[in-house]
Amino acid sequence: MLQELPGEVQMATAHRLQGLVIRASAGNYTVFHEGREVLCSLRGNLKKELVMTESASRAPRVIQAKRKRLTNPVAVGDSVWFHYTTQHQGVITEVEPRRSAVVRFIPRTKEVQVIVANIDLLLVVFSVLEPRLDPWQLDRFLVAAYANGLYPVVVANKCDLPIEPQTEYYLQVYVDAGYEVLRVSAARGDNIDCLRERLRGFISAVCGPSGVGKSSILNALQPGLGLKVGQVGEATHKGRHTTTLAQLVRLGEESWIADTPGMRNFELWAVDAQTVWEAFPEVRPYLGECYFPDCQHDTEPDCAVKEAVEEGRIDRRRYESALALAREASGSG
Ligand SMILES: Nc1nc2c(ncn2[C@@H]2O[C@H](COP(=O)(O)OP(=O)(O)OP(=O)(O)O)[C@@H](O)[C@H]2O)c(=O)[nH]1
Ligand SMILES: [Mg+2]
Ligand SMILES: [Zn+2]
Repeated sequence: MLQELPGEVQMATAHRLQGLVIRASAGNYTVFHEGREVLCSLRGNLKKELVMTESASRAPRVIQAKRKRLTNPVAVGDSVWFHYTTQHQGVITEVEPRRSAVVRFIPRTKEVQVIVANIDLLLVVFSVLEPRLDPWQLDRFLVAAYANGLYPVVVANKCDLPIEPQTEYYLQVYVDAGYEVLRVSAARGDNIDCLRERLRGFISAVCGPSGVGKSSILNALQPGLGLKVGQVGEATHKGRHTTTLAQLVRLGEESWIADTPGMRNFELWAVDAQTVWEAFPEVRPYLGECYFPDCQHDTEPDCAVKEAVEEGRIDRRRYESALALAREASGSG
């Protein structure tokens, strides 16, 4: 049958090629391969195969994902094998195991959606004002990043706006806890070069609530990109979910960054209480130092974590945040 195809196509179909999924929408996938974008569909039985491929993955958190139903068998950031079916179109036949994933759990359907896979750095973007930085929400994003095997960089955007003392204090707490915190302004360009340098050579993604300026940051990093940017409601101070689909954007020759839709929160599915405590870098040194080996750092006596809070070595609000998230994770929150 191959012999009946035109020469060029015939050659291409014989080749299994590897590419990067940069856009995904309604069963159509844009695969980047050697500087070209190829519009691909999925081979019919790929959904079934993916589960098998994933069980071979060594990333523990991703393995948990396969137990829940995945809504999307192929996601932005996936490394896939495909072949050409015409000069500009192809079909994806295999997906490589994922190293990491930003996932969203949809409580209504109990499905897990992979928003972007295989990223090295997760930029957790918040704005200092409009909407005002909510440290409880930021903690939740940071725990989810840790639980999903992602390295987070906190990006405080809109630093051209006045920073309130309270917000200044919160940001310093994250620095003291050991996080990388970068203050930027997409509007004025503050620290955008610094951010571009930080991303060099990596595949990264932005995440954070709607309206904090994720798309604006990508536009600032790559002038001419022209991603759609939304308004923040005057009364609500919230974004309007302008970005609706994740996509990877090329930054120069060496980096890729994914824009993602704003998320109100990150559901802590498949995260246990112990993982929550471990996710707090400033708490980690005290874990295992409590009197009770199974200490929940709550009402127990001789708790090393609570002692560190009393002595000012752990910020009290961060401790309360960890406690609330740990309770939620263990199902008693
Ligand atoms: N003052 C100021 N405004 C900014 C800055 N960055 C973005 N904005 C504004 O914030 C609003 C939201 O920006 P977007 O880039 O659409 O935000 P987003 O995080 O991508 O939002 P979603 O796509 O809805 O998740 C727009 O009105 C931007 O002009 C900044 O550095 N300073
Ligand atoms: Mg956006
Ligand atoms: Zn304890």
